Amino acid sequence: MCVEFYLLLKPYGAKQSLLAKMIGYSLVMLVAGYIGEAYAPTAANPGMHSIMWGVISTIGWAGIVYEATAGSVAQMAKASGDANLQNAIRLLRNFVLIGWAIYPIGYMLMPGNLLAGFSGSLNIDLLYNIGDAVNKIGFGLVVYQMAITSSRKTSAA
Ligand SMILES: *C/C=C(C)/C=C/C=C(C)/C=C/C1=C(C)CCCC1(C)C
Repeated sequence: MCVEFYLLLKPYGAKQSLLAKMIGYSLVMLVAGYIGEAYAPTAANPGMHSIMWGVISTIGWAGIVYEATAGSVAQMAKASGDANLQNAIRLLRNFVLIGWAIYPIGYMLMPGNLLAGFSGSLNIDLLYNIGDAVNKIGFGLVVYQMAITSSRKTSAA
């Protein structure tokens, strides 16, 4: 999905370094999240690892939100002067900010984590599935819409 930010901005001069940065943030988020899940405390080892890794992972997530809100992604969209692009970036940012928040909530519901007490009343798998559906489809639609609008513009020119 970070690649999609890059693809949208590529015609406006996005550099590979931006792609690398966005992929870096997502790697931090996903790798730390993965380690955190693997280290989920057991009865024998009720450590706090999973919370620590969750925090590291959240930093990666915050990095993506930052880039799309005020960092180079946002600045590039602004500099393009293209209202469609700016809209698309803002929508994607909202997906990352609001839609993706489902995953850390699911993570915190894991045994030993911050919200574990609530997990009895919630189905984490279902939560993730709903999140996936909303995020994957929503993200795809925004990018698709943007592609259509900008190709219409190109053919009209
Ligand atoms: C389609 C799949 C998507 C959009 C997956 C997104 C996953 C995340 C935003 C995961 C985030 C996490 C944190 C921010 C902290 C705790 C660990 C994670 C990996 C659940």
